[in-house]
Amino acid sequence: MATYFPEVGSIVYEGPKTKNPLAFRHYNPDEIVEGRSMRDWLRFSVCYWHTFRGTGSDPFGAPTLQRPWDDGTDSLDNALTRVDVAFEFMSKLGVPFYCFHDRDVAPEGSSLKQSNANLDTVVAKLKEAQARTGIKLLWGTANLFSNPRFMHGAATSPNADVFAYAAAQVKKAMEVTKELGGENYVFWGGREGYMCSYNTDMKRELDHLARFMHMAHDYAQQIGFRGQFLFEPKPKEPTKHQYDFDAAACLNFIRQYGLLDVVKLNIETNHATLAGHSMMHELEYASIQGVLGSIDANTGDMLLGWDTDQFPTDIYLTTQVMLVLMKQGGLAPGGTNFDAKVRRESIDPVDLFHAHIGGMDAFARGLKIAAAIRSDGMLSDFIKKRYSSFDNGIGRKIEIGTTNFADLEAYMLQKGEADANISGRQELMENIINYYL
Ligand code: XLS
Ligand code: NI
Ligand code: NI
Repeated sequence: MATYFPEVGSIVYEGPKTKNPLAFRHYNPDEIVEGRSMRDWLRFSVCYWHTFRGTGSDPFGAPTLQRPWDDGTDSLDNALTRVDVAFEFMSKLGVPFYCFHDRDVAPEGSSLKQSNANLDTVVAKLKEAQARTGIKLLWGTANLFSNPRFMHGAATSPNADVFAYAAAQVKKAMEVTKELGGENYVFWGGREGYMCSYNTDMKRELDHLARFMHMAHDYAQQIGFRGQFLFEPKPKEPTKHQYDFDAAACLNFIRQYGLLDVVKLNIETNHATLAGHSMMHELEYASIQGVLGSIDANTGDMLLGWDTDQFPTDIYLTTQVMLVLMKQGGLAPGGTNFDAKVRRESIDPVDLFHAHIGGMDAFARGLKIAAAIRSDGMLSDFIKKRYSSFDNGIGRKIEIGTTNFADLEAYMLQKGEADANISGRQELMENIINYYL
């Protein structure tokens, strides 16, 4: 078989001192951290869209990335070649998972029927490649935003035929995800939002979106697809307001429409920051309510206001992520998907390796640092102490619900003044994180 990355061999762990840029310094898949291998904690995934379909084009300029294997067309032959490229890349990188949209892997045809046939052809080859390499599908999804028919949205389009088209596409995408043993299925709202309130019936659009998710769930039950459903929050882009704005908005939606037992969340760093939150906030918010299902690992740029989807290299960020993930006992059946793209100036195929190696090492370091912080216990001990007034006495009564406003007034009238506050020690907490970096 032809090789598409002749200058790169298998990427292996060489330890922190190596000078080899094509080796891991921290990601050592079999190394055990808190009783579990790094591979199982991190469950890395490569995304098909940015990594194998990214061209480097932006609103101001043409494609820049050099991909010698790609003839630049959307032909089926080209799509089949990309499967070989993808599986050579992922095998050499040593990732256990990948993800795709239907239209990333196979070309859209001149009819839905033709598109489905194209997808079947490529899926047969993906299945064979998965069996040969042992690489698994973390999640599948449908692209309900690129084709002009989705200009007003898909499940929230005012055009009922577009809703029907989207349903047909998701039905097929779920079938192929099942066929490939996908462990999850993602719903990212593409264009589910609005550009202008004056022409939008928000109530009807949200009702339709809920109807769509319920039908998807019904169909999954019908075909025996047991993968976890994941809703991916994003506040804006491409629309001015996406309905799946952030974890809180998504949770309210799934709660209101009776989808709580059916859908969890796939939290993406750059989407969290676009919503004005930190990634740690979004993860914690989802996790405490039992809906943190998976993550799209990337990062934005502080000086750019859009979804730049860069590879995560900031160890503070990965440490914060891992602190939350470890607290909830990991992510399975979700994973850490690099929904990230190389910059348009990083034009060589080898840059794809540098990007993923950097992201994987940054997460491996985050994992080790988070484990050290956890085993030391300074942070958790402080938090425990900070809330200890609720462990007994009046605080305990408040927590277990055996008091009321009248009691609390009587308590305070008798006591006269609240106990003195203690320091929040924020600077010390920040220093503690630095002890381990
Ligand atoms: C786009 C989203 C998308 C989803 C999958 O901003 O992140 O890539 O992850 O549809
Ligand atoms: Ni994403
Ligand atoms: Ni994004």
